[in-house]
Order: sequence, then C-alpha cells, then structure tokens
Amino acid sequence: IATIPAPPGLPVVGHLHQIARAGLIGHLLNVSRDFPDGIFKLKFGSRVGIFVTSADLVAELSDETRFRKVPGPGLRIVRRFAGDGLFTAFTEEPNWGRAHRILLPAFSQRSMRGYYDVILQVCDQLIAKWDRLAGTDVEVADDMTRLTLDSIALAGFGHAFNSFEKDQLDSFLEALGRALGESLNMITRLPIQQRFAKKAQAAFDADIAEMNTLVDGIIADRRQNPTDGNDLLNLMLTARDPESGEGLDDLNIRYQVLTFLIAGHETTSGLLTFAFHLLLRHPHVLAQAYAEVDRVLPGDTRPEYAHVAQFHVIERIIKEAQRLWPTAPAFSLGAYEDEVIGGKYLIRKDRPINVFAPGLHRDPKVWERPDEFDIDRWLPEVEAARHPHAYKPFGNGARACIGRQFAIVEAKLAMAMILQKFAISDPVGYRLTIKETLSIKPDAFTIRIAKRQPHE
Ligand code: MNH
Repeated sequence: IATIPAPPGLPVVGHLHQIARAGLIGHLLNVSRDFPDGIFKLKFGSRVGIFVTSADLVAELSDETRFRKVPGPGLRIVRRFAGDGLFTAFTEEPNWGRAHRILLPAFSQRSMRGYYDVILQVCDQLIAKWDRLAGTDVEVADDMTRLTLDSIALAGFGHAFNSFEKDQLDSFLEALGRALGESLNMITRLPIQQRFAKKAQAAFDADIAEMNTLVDGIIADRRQNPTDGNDLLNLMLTARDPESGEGLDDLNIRYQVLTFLIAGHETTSGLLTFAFHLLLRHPHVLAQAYAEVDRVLPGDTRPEYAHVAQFHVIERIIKEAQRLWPTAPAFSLGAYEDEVIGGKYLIRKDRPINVFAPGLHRDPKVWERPDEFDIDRWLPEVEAARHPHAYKPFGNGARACIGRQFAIVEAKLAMAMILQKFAISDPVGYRLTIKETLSIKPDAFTIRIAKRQPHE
C-alpha cells in the first residue's frame, strides 16, 4: 500500500494559500502536471481532497460494482438548495432512482425532436439581438447564458424568461451566481473563518429564498394552467415511478425544477463560450466550420432537426472544447467497500474521491500534445482507438448527465446559426481567464460580430 502523493504545503491551512492565485481549477491543473501517475491529494484546512487524472485509474473508478457517485463537499453545500434533486442526491437515496426513472423518458429521441423547435425559437432571439448589435462587441458568456437558460426553462417548464429582451441578466441568475460562489467559498474557508462569515451566511439564505420563489411560481402556474404533453414539469407533477409506483413529493419537485434550471444552462453556456474562444485562436478550424455551415445550410436555409446530425466539424469542435475545458470540471465517487486502486492506493469506503476532468483529458499516457486544440482527435477512427475512460465530460454510468443530448443539440444548433449569419473576430486578442462557480467559463470574453455578406 502506497500513500497518495501530495505537493508540499503549510501545516495548518495545507494547500489553501496556493489556490487563490491560479483559482482552484488552474491550481489543480498545475499540480496535476507534477503527478504523471495521475493521483494526488491536497489539504484544504482540515479536509483532504483526493484527485485522479489517470485514465487507467478512472477506468477502475468507473466500475459501478465497486464505486458510485457520492456528492463531495461542494455538492453537499449545494444540497442546501438543490436537496435530493437528481444532481445532488446520494445514489442510495430513494428519490434518486425514483426521479431518474420518471424523468428519463423526457430525454428520449422523440422528446428531443420536440425540444428542437423551442431551442430554435430561442436561437432566433439570439440571432435577432446580434443582428441589431452587428458591428459591435458582444459579451459571449452573457448571451450564451440567456440562450441556454431560456431554452431549458421554456422546453422543460413552459416558463419564458425572455432574457433577450433585457439588458440585465435575470435576477435569478444573480442569486444563483452568488449562491454557487458562496458554496465554493464555504469549502475553501477554514472552520474558524466560516464562523465569522455571518453576513455571507445571511446573503446565502436570501439568495436561496429568491430562487425558491421563482421555482414555486413556475410550479403554481402549471398547476393552475395544466398543459398536455410530457415536458419535464408534467412528468414531475404527474408521472409515477414504474418500479415503486410512487410519484415525486412537492419538496422534491421544487428541488428538481431548480436542479434542471441550474444544470440545464450553466455548463452548456460555458461550453459554447469556450468553443468560440478556441475557434478564434485557431482560424483554420474556424474556416472549416464556416465551410461546413455553408455546405449544410447554404444561403438563408432554415436549420431543421435533421441538419444537426450533419454538422460533423462543429461536433468535433464541441468535443475538443469539452476535452480541454470540461465545464463541469470534477465529479466524485465513493467506494462501496474499502478498495485498492492502481494496485497500491487505498481508497476508504464512502470517502469522496474526485475525478478531475481537465487533468484526465490531458493524461499524457493517452493524449498526444495534450494542451493542443486539435479537432482531428475526434475523427471516428481516431476516437474508436482511444482509451475508453480518458474522456468524461458528462460524468459516468447511471449518474452521468441526463441532459447531454439536449446540451449537444443546443450547442451545435447555436454555433451553426451564429456562423451562418455572422463573421466573428477577436480584435483585442483575448487572453483566457477562467471564472469559476461550480462550473467554469471564460471570464469577460467579448467578440466582434459583423453580418456576413452573401458571397463571403
Ligand atoms: Mn448535466 C449530471 C455535465 C448539460 C442535467 N452533468 C451531470 C454530470 C456531469 C454533467 C459531469 C455528472 C455529475 C456528477 O457525477 O457529479 N451537463 C454536463 C455538461 C453539460 C450538461 C458538461 C453541457 C455541456 N445537464 C446538462 C443539461 C441538463 C443537465 C442541458 C438538463 C437539460 N446533468 C443534468 C442532471 C444531472 C447531470 C439532472 C444529474 C443526473 C443524475 O445524477 O441522475
């Protein structure tokens, strides 16, 4: 049995003081480069976090007979507002299996076809806004957030945020942003600091109350104005678990609605923002994307659902963006019993151990030139030959992302529609800095947009 290696740190705070500078994700990425075996631990005050970045070790952790998702410290704080909703539930909690079985039909191929028209409608609003702004610089993450929040709210719950009609982002997003930021603060604060953070605690409670007010309004509205069809909210309100015969209780429905409003927009908007950043850094790939869009959607062709499957270059761009900058950068697993991984590292039963995706996605034993943006890694024959556990942007197994099809369709459609209509450029030469909540996105990234001329 070997001890899990750690970088040098200070006795009381451990490695906390080193984190502030590069941000948690940047710090973990830096540290992971010093541990080519792909496992290390860091001390956050009194707590120890174990991080895994080797594809071989992740293959073991992905064995669902030995390990399952166990929410780590961050998600345990998010449980204060998302409770036992799908994302933050422990795998053994009855409401996880119940909600999983009830909501899975909402992500079938047939349902996706239905959501397509809603997503298209919201993409139209983005395009209309950018048409008005043509010739100026736009804040990419903000408009991607408007797009993804509005589409999950409309497709899942029939709720119209109408974010593109407003200059300010919805106040729900501000409450959420502060609550997620505070969740992150809480896990990197020492217990003594936490006791003195009374103001932050009060603000956290107020932000949760504001989010609940919105969610309760959405639920009450549907109860008063029932609709046909099996969108997410109708399934939550009426469907029964085929296994137990039970439906979801009112508190759990509140948790699920909030969970989908959060999980359904944060990561997809970050993905699109990273993808545009990477495209502007790699003009030859951007040119390939334009060529594909002009081939699949010549002139003013209106995109249809069947077109989405034809965007192969865009799909590879999205996959490669998710490799370098997976917007849900970590997930945690726990062993059912004490386990040894890699033949020598003891993993204690139920103790959360983190898969750090930006590190895994650059495991030097799997990925050549790991820091390089290269969409040809996703040519079918190249992808087929790859280590099966080297890429986990959507998590693993039964607890993997339930919304991944929704996210991919939305990201592909949005990127195609933007490239069909606009020439994009980066006149300031943006240098990537990452904004971390629990997900990651490029901070303060703007691009210049111009209407494309017919012959361009
Ligand atoms: Mn999503 C779980 C990443 C888009 C709803 N999602 C996960 C997990 C990852 C993830 C990783 C597993 C987390 C863990 O193991 O702790 N999700 C993404 C990314 C995108 C994304 C990178 C976009 C890109 N997710 C979406 C969308 C929706 C959604 C869109 C909803 C429409 N995700 C969820 C839900 C879960 C989840 C719900 C929890 C599933 C479960 O545990 O049953």
